[in-house]
Amino acid sequence: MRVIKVESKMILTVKGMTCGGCVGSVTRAIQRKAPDATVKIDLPSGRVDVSGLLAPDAARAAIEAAGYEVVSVA
Ligand SMILES: [Cu+2]
Repeated sequence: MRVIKVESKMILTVKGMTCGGCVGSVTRAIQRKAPDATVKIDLPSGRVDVSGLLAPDAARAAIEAAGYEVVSVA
């Protein structure tokens, strides 16, 4: 079976990131699921911009598995 993946863009609001280490953890968690994903994180606001071959639900699950709280996904 051929799975067609579609590039999507999403903005998540994440609670609990406090430093550059957190930014790295969240970035790696997403890129583990989608190695080519682009991840931009604004630490003060907790805004995480993702574009890549993964669904918003998968991005949320990856961030939560890394130990952070996802407040919203858009
Ligand atoms: Cu940190």
